Amino acid sequence: MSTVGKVIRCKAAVLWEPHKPFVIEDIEVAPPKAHEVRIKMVATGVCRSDDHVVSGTLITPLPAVLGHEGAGIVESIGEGVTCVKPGDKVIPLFSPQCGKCRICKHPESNFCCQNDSLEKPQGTLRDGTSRFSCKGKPIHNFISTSTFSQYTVVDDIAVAKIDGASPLDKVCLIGCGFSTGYGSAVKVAKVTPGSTCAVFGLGGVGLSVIIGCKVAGASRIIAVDINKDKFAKAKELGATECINPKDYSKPIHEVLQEMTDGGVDFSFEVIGHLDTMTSALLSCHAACGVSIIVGVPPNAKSLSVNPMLLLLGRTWKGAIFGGLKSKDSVPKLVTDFMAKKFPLDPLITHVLPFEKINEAFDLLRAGKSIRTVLTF
Ligand code: PAD
Ligand code: ZN
Ligand code: ZN
Repeated sequence: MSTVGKVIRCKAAVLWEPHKPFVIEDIEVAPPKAHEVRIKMVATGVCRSDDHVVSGTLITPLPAVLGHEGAGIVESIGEGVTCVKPGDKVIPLFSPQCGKCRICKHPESNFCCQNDSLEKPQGTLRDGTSRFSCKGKPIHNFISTSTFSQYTVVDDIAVAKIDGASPLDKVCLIGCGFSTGYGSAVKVAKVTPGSTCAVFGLGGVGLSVIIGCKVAGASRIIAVDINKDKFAKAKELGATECINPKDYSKPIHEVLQEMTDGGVDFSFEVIGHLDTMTSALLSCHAACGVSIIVGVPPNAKSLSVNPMLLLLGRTWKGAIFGGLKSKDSVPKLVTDFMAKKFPLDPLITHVLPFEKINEAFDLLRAGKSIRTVLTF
């Protein structure tokens, strides 16, 4: 029986308040309005940014359906939608691309003005409401995506059609972790052949930075993590050396400076801590180094930095979604994955049924997983 135009009753993981587990609830998902798309989710990864909401590091209106690294199939479309049709395989875009705003028209930037992330999240679709409700109460969206639900509704500027032959339980990682890491290396840092790189944090995003550094031709990729269990996978993906700050009595930036004739060419902070952001900055060469912030910092926290650190020639940058324009890049990355230009399988350490979402978060918090893919 067709569900088009009807309210769909389904399961979703609702976060009612911070510091609490997700609750699998029966929710109602209203049909898509004009320029909206309703998607049947097939798979979703679990990213640290979702956990940042649970821990209070990242603030978004609650209760909400979180999740932003998913892939699914279009169930129905609202009036005026031309970019996708029912049956298409798609990836929701937490960093949308409206194509019309100042940033979308900018040749280099990617953080579309229509985003609902980070600065002042409303937790809604563009019309200011959500299509989710539970027990008669509206439930918020999360950064244009909300993939922890059997069905979600997104704005048409926040969805990309992908290759119909692609495996959704793998390419869901292109919705966030892989693209963010890979783009941070190839697009934001523009890693050069023969260069030396240091990557702080070897989760799904940091390992994807390593994949990007390798594809860009870096000759040394130094992986940094306090969990040595992450080192084998980092080496498998291209790290040439792995170091644990806990093994040294001096600060890790001094160790890296000594290892690399004064500092690396490119450093990446892929953790989300203020102290490691400073360490990564100091680890790149004072006159020619480029340091990239990828990790999401704790809400409303600031760093105090001596401008001298930049005056000699360092560059310090950051980016959302690897600096990639999402609607343009996601289908291309899926095509590149299908052409075996980079792997995703090594990043997926666990696959669990969606109902086991709290187990997936426990694995992430315990440092035991890279990416868990939840399947519906
Ligand atoms: P993750 O938790 O899987 O990986 C973080 C890694 O950092 C783990 O391996 C930790 O052991 C390691 N770590 C923790 N503390 C330290 C330390 N002091 N020194 C060295 N290593 C340490 O997270 P992830 O890979 O899913 O995400 C990483 C960050 O990137 C996180 O802050 C997330 O919110 C952010 C992110 N940003 C974007 C973006 O668009 N900029 C997108 C996706 C994720
Ligand atoms: Zn993410
Ligand atoms: Zn835009």
